Amino acid sequence: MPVNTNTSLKKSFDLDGFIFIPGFLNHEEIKAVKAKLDDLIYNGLSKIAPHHIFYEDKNDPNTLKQLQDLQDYDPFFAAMLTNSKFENMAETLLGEKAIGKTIEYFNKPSKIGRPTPPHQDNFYFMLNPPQALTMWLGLEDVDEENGCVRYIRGSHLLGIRAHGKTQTSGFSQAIADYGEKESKENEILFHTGPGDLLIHHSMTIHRADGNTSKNRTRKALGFIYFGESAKEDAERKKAYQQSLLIDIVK
Ligand SMILES: O=C(O)CCC(=O)C(=O)O
Repeated sequence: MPVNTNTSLKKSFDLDGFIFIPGFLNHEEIKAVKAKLDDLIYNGLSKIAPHHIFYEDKNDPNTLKQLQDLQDYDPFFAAMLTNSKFENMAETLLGEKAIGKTIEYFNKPSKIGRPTPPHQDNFYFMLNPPQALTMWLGLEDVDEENGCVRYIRGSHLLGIRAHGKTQTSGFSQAIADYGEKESKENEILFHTGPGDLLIHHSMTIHRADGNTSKNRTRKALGFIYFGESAKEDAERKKAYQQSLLIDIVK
């Protein structure tokens, strides 16, 4: 991508807290990603650690909703995360060296794929400064019916909001006081197609609908990059992990 395009992408990212890049991967590239994913899901699931696999219903393998750390299970995904056009884009937007932390697979199975609750990724990352971003790569058409991603513009500049417990596996915490009004008045939603890329700052408030469609899936990949200046707040992380353990024991 030419330098001036990158400059204007960074400007929008800094201002809004998110950007949309249609057609970041082409048809052939998406076909290759989907083939690798199918191979992993149908032939390689046994090599994935159980704590990296999430189902909507643990007793039904057809309800697979999330796989974490794909880069550890296939060199194809490791090459997407590191020394890649995704990493280059992360460095452009963060304005510094970026470290690829993970690639995740997200699906929302039809009818039962639940909403992703409103949250800020840095509530989980606990970075100071919060120099990090998440990329969301569409693998198929996504809209309101099967659960499109929604952002609150400029929310990355307003600090971290209070989060509370949710029942959504993979997203245990959500913004506690996020209301209907905020959703209706302030959300920017994106209809995306295969190969389209959304990128948000770690402080940007975002959420996604559930999949209410009769027979559509809703497949995407998520990439997380930390800037090299981002440092984990170890004390906060420890306190948070202890609070999760207390919840499990309760
Ligand atoms: O795909 C989704 O619904 C969740 C994406 C998300 O919240 C994230 O990647 O931070």
